[in-house]
Amino acid sequence: MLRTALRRAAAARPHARSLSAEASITVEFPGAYTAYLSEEPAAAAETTKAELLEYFKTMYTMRRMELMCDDQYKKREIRGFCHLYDGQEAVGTGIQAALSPEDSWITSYRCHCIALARGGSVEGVLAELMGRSHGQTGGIGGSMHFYNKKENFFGGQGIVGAQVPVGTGLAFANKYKTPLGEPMPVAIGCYGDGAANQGQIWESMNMAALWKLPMIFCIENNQYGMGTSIARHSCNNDYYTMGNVIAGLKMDGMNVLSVREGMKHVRDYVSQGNGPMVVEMSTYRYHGHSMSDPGKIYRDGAEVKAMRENNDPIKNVRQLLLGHTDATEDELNTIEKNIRAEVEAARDRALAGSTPSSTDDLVRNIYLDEHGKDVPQSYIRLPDYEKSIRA
Ligand SMILES: Cc1ncc(C[n+]2csc(CCOP(=O)(O)OP(=O)(O)O)c2C)c(N)n1
Ligand SMILES: [Mg+2]
Repeated sequence: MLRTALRRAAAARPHARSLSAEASITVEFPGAYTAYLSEEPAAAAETTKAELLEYFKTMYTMRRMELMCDDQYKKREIRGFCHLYDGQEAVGTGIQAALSPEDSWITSYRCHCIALARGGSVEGVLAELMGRSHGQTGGIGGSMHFYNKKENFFGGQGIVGAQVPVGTGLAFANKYKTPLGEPMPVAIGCYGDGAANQGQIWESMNMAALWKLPMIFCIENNQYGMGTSIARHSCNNDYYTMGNVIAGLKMDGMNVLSVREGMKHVRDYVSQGNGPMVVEMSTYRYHGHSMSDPGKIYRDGAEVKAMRENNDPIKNVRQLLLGHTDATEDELNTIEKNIRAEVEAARDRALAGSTPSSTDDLVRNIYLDEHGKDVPQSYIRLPDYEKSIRA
């Protein structure tokens, strides 16, 4: 449930609605954090109307983009695996607001909105999902494989949990490249509650703690691993305590400000050489696990409805804007309308693009030589053997 309380920084000022877009507002969210082997951060954030509007726009864009994916999937313009992020927008948005550009970020297959947060565009995401050449990964990666090295975004992994040891490697590289004693860029590996008990996670945690790597193990606890609830798949539902000797912090993942402040706190801790930290984002996904899961058999429709009504991350920011700045319903509705039009225009541009056509597109970007140069493959086995590609 939303436990966000607000108080203006200058409480004596009676006219919140006349505050300028840059005026400071203090937002309190008691109960948003629970710590393990560490101190809880202050459950409050300084913000402004301008900043809240930015989060509102980002999260609403994510929401509309994912709903557009659902629509285009049903129209068969998008094929294959497709895992949507609606419901979890505050997590990706709050993390991005806390990280530095040089920090490394790696995540699971549920990655469209992280790709967007880390420098992508709606058109780049939709075109990629539609297999178009101007998609973010050239139309040859598809849903689970977004990647943006320039923005230090390392994907997008189809194998559950695989991002965690790779992320730990990124943390190792960040430590290795930083002069001793200086603050390090951090690495964050996001994974689900369903991945959290894998052996490779424990192995990664051991190395990260042993070598004091600047690694954030970030569990997006959306309450289900596919169709299995956390109560049925994990002996420990306090995911933030899973690091054994590693400090942990659980945070309200439906409130973008508590995510941002919590992650700033975690980032500082790991960046300064105190070792890794385990974060549990308490969140929820509205869609089923993937497009092939209606998401109705293993959970009650009333549960999803209650979450949408009482603790939706976008509604939460809307409430902050309406209650504590001079934003009006009309202003926010116009923003939403414009974003819907932008997402529709992005869909049209994505659909208008061409698909990778030459064999050349398919045989590249698989192996590099020792100098980092692409080595085109001479043979690619396709499911239909007769159609396999031979250069
Ligand atoms: C190694 C491996 N095992 C199984 C799968 C099939 N699979 C895909 S997602 C998933 C459940 C993951 O749930 P969770 O970690 O909670 O992430 P969420 O989908 O909820 O974001 C499974 C079993 C896989 N992709 N890789
Ligand atoms: Mg899950």
